[in-house]
Amino acid sequence: MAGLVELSVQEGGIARIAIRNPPVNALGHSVRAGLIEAFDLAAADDEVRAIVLLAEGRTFPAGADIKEFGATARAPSLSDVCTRIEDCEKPVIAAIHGTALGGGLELALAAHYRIAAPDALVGLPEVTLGLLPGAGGTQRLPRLVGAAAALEMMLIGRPIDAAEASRLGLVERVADGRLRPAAFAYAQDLLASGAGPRRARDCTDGLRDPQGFQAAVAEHRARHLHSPAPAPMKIIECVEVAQLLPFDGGLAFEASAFEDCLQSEQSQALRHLFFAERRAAQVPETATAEGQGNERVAIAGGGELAASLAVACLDGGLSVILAAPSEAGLTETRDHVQQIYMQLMAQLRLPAAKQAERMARLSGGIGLSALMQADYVIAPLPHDARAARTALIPVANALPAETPLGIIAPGQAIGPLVVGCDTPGQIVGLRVAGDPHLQRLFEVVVGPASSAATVASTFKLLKHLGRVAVRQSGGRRSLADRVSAACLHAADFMLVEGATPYQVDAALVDYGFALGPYRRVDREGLEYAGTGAGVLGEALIALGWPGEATGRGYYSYDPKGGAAHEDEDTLLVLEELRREHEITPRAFTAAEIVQRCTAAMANAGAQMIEAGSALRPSDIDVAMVHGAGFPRWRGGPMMAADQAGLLKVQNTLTALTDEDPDFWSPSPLFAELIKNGQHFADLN
Ligand code: 3H9
Repeated sequence: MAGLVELSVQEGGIARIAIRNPPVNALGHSVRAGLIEAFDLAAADDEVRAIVLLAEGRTFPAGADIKEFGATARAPSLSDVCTRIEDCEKPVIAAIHGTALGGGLELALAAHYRIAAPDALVGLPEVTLGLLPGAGGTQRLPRLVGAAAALEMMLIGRPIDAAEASRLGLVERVADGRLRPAAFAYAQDLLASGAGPRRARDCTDGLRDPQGFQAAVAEHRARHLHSPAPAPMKIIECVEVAQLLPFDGGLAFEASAFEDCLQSEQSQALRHLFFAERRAAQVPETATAEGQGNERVAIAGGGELAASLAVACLDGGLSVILAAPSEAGLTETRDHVQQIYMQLMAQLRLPAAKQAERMARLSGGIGLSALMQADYVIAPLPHDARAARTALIPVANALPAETPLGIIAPGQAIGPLVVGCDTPGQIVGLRVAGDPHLQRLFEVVVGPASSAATVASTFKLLKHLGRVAVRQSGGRRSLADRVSAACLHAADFMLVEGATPYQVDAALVDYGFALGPYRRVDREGLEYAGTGAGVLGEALIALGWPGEATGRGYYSYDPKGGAAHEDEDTLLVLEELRREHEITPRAFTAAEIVQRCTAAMANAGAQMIEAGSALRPSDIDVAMVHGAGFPRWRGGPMMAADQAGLLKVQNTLTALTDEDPDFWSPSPLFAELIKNGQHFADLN
């Protein structure tokens, strides 16, 4: 059993089968083979009367081993294992703790009885990987809990707690105290009452209301009709089949649907991101430095940004010290924190009891002395470079040299900013788009002097706060902003030639972006990214166009309804400028727009990797998905380029080089990868 699955027989003839595959007990090939062997042995042992299936370490299995997907499948499959468990002639009790997810929960569903620790979570998050539960979950769960609850769990993918699982009939018992003794006591109770195996395949509880079952299927089908990934529709079909076909037929249907999902580009992209998000935290500095733990964070300065940072840290369970320059500033920032919590409560995103507990961890002080108690200090700085340095130097120089300092300095490179600080090693930059308490992505800007310990502590802090952290070095802007700027720049060229901002936006929204690039510029008042895209681009910039600063945008907003309309003035200006520069406009198809914009984004990403600003292609993908609305199911611009084919992307770029060689020339990385038959993924 290769040590990953252990079998022992306890007092009273109860076998204990324990999975031990840290960190999350993923159900890789050796675990699956070990489980078959253990169940065969336990079944053949006359002494064994019942079996408790549990896992060592922090969790019941969190699913199939995602790393194995993509490689040739090796028998026994997880579905085979589940069938082996369900077929067992002796009662099998699954003892669930931690997070029983995906294949982990399917394993538990194949057991005959389930008992859960009170703080356990169970769920089927396969859909978030573009997959469906492929080890019998789509057939067993509806039989146990009905179509409505089963579809909700599988289509949303969010885990539910033990109390909810018990209410649904998904677990029979919630342990009242320690799980293991409770699980063995449950086994004894079952034996004493003469209870035998109770198989989900034979259960009809969830099928009792055939019309309700069909109604739930129809409702979800209508809701997911336009889903870009195949998984949601396939999940719905599998659940429908659970009502229509005998169990084994349903299993075969599920297996084929799972295979289709596994092969889909969407699932490949989503699985790529699962690992990319975790890989992003592996940076050279964490390999050499431990980084200190953080319990108390101080926010230097005041205002709305400071308040939002404070909420992000309070929500992560930390104590927060607001170190404001004055009593009035402190009161104002504290009021902002209150307001954010009131808003979150009004939106039902935070129960009132939790708000009081969080506010109790907030304290404040005036001046620099308030910073001294903290293990990590965050300082939002003014936008103006000179003002930023004036604000930074006293804070940095007042802190003990070992206290890490994360500065938020939009639009500024960290190198010049820290000149004049006594220990620049203690400083890193943080870039976050929007309100930090709402954003998942933080880019960590490593300066030329930033120490490994500071960087490691920063990654530790962000992990603690549940954030996705991506490393970048140098540069005045975030990776996400730089790649987005390339998209906009590519689009500017098309405006010159005849496209409209609305066509560009529509094409990219159709591709999957949350917001088109021009709408985003308008909405977020982003600094205009174009750096002179041809004559028209320059003319547009000369017009001070667009952006909040000038009060002009690509869209005019109806002040009452807030709806965006195409701005006729924008179109007139475009026409006039094209006439002036004797450009004959031509039409662009949506596919062409997407092809050029995505090629430009991949090229910008490749250039940043070459320059060493980004560590790896997958970091660019993570930054773009979390920081710029790139469609998650497309995996990010580098993954999308891999899927489109690097040669094809390189050809798109090369064909446009005459337009502006500086912008369109493909990064040499393309030629190098193509020559070696590699993809961006090979650099991850
Ligand atoms: C499935 O089950 C399909 C079946 O229905 C059908 C099969 C036929 N596999 O997230 P963390 C690694 S699909 C491989 O940082 P946390 C992870 O990469 C699966 N590796 O910890 C990381 O590695 P590293 C359905 C996995 O405490 C380390 O474990 N299940 C897997 O923040 C720690 O992970 C899911 O989608 C895996 N399944 O969160 C659940 N899971 O240290 C996926 C984790 O090298 N997992 N790793 O970077 C999770 O949601 C979270 O990991 C979990 C813990 C909540 C469990």
